[in-house]
Amino acid sequence: MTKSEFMDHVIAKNPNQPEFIQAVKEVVDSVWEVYEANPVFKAANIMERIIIPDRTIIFRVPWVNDAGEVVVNTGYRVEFNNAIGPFKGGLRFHPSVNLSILKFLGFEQIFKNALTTLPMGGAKGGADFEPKGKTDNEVMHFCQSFMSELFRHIGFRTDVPAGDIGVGGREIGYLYGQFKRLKNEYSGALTGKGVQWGGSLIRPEATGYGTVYMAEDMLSTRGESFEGKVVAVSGSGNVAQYAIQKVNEFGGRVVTISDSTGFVYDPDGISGEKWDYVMQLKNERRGRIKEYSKEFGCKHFEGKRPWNIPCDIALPCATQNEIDVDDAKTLIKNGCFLVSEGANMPSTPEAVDVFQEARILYAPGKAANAGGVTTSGLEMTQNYMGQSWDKVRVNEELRRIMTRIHEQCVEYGRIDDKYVDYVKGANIAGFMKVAKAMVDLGVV
Ligand code: NDP
Ligand code: 2IT
Repeated sequence: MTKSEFMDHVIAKNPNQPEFIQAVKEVVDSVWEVYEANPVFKAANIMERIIIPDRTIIFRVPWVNDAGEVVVNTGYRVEFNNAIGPFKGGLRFHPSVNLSILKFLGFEQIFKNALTTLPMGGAKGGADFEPKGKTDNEVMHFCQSFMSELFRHIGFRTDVPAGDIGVGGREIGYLYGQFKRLKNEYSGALTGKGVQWGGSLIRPEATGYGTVYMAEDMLSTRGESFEGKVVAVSGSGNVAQYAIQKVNEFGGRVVTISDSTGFVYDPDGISGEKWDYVMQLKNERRGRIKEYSKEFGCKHFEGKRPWNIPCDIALPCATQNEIDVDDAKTLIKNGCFLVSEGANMPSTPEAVDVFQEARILYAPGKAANAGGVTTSGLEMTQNYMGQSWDKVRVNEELRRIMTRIHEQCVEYGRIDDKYVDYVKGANIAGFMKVAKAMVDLGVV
């Protein structure tokens, strides 16, 4: 099969799954050459096997809202690949959730987790549930119903879910409470747990920090640092919040923050009490980012994304395909020379082409946002050992592993002495590890 015949096969087998096909195509484009060059991989038909999940579970999630009405959602868990460790990956609660989105996320997770150097396979799950506007009581009832089915499929040596969009500390608490009740077992079958009940310090911060650490490592290849750089961030959730905190610590100035209703432009920088305000607004009051503009007297752009604001560095931390080809061109035109993706697949393939043609420093999500799952892996290790590590230790491990990820991208993605293709590097490094394991494990 040629590469294009293979992609035709993927498209035919996965109708109505554009996000999944997008994610597969990116990996296939990067790894096809090394796949062809490895007869052992071809003999084991790794390519056709790796694009089919080990198992996909789809289930009904009925629950009762505060008005006493019966509501029903669809729940999913895509257990994609466990060649190098237990299935591992987050849960997303968002109305847009469908099989295509969860398969793209689960597929990317395989290679991301391989890059972390920790023993974790790839998975993703979630539901088309909208937590926004729901009471804590409703969220709890939903989470309990969701776990009433999911508990039979997960376990600390089997499949270990965590958070993603719409699933943070509150949701993990309700999910874990129901899990331990049904299993009568206190095992680390979820990560992102509270520190009082088996969680790891630095896990909430880890994805945002990791995205900035990756950017720091990329900057250092050009003798640069964050000091004095203007940074555009999208999103205002978990990843965005801690990316902003770390940029501030490193001396950069973050001038944008957003949510699904639009973005705020604050040329003075989102730091100090303004950052504290964002934390309180988003995590306690669960309000909209527009309120920031009223509080601090700056402009809110309704329904817009932040990419037309001039910046040196862009950190997309909201969702998939949030940077299109025009956004990418605008970023480049305005002088942006580094993009580190906190979100999963935030740039469309055409936008990625623009970044690569301009030869800027561009790190794809599966490398740049791997700090979250890395620290989940460290949480699992602490749970296995019955230990709780201090902040300094966890942060040092995270920092070290992000540098390992950067090194792997450079090792496999160097094009010439001036340019590294981080997409190719991340995909090949992740793929090689998983493909070799699959060969060793036989036809299973
Ligand atoms: P949160 O739910 O905490 O925050 C999500 C943010 O993105 C919110 O500001 C939200 O706005 C915005 N957003 C979500 N969907 C859309 C949309 N369709 N259009 C515009 N804005 C949107 O999620 P996280 O911060 O955890 O996740 C952000 C990204 O990072 C996701 O791509 C996720 O997959 C990725 N990621 C997360 C990790 C983690 O550990 N949490 C690890 C690795 C990657 P609004 O509130 O209006 O919906
Ligand atoms: O996309 C991701 O890597 C996550 N949402 C975190 C997964 C995890 O298991 O910590």
